Amino acid sequence: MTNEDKKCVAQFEIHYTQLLNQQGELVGALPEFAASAEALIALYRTMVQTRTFDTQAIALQRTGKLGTYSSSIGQEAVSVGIGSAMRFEDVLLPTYREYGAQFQRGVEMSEILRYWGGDERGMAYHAQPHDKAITVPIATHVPQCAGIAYAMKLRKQPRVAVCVLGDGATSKGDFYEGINVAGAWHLPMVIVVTNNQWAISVPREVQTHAQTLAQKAIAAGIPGEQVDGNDVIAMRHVMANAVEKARTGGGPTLIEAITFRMHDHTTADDASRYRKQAVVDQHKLLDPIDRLRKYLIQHHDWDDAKETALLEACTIEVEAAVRSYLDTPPAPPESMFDYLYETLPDALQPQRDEVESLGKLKRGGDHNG
Ligand SMILES: Cc1ncc(C[n+]2csc(CCOP(=O)(O)OP(=O)(O)O)c2C)c(N)n1
Ligand SMILES: [Mg+2]
Repeated sequence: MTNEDKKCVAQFEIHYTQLLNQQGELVGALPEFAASAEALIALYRTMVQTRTFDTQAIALQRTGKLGTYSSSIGQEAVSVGIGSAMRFEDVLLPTYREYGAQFQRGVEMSEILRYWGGDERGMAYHAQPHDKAITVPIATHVPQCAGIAYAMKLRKQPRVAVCVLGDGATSKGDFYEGINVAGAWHLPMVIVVTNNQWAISVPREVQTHAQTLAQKAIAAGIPGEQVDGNDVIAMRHVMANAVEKARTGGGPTLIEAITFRMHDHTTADDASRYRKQAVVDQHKLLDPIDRLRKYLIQHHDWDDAKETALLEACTIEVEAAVRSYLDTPPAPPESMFDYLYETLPDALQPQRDEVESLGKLKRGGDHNG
């Protein structure tokens, strides 16, 4: 029996959205929000702010002032698009490249620096009580996101839980379990897969034989679509539609944002050992910041003076965050016991006391010496 003789019982399509091409020209219908110069400049500003932050954080690591750091250079449109489409009371479960979304949601730059400096206090966001800390274990936050979305649904809250993960993370069981329950329970949840083409040194085409990552949603019975993740207008538009659909009872969506990791995986990596500079150079032409700048120059009188003023303002802001980070006294060693349990188990209390008294002794010694 050939396929022609068999009855087709299901067919699926994956759609792709791009609104600004790499020359910064409009190639689709401009969404309503994008008619406003102010709204577009706000997106541009956050992307530039994020890149300034990333560049400075890498420099801090290189000079021994920060632990390992993962940059989002080249992926700013994804995170900025996500953050701009969410409401403050929604919940973001980020990985380690979503700074642009986090800044828009009230997370402070100095908090992110503290986090990568190994200070747990960097995860207690002062101005953003809803969001979760950066998830480094790959895909473990997808089921957690489903749990949060389920709680929102049970409580009948008009809120949405959003988790962001990488292309490599879509190979993990946690991802499939999380999206399956999102579909089965029709949860107010948006899953964004940032397809930056690499999972450390493993290229996307080696990672999975699937033609798209968006199609993985189909197995969970939820819509999946692709978007040009270097086009912030498209990214925000697709994300806003998915978020509002989830908020109004329409269920979950999976968005695959196509972008490129321009930097090393982290500062502990050297990508030149496994990928050619020519490939990176090719992707530079797709840069999300350059693309929106071209559009702003053409349509909203953006010019060199405005660009210079913006870069200066971003530098001042990042430098203030760096000063705040460097001026923060280190956390006491016993604080390592304080963030794992709501109530410390009895068995750990003596250990905590011991570390605390050793720390006091040491501080006293340092002082006397
Ligand atoms: C459960 C788990 N396994 C392995 C790792 C090691 N690890 C860190 S990042 C990474 C690759 C992730 O690639 P991708 O999901 O594409 O995200 P990207 O780093 O490209 O943003 C791996 C395997 C980890 N952090 N957690
Ligand atoms: Mg990746």
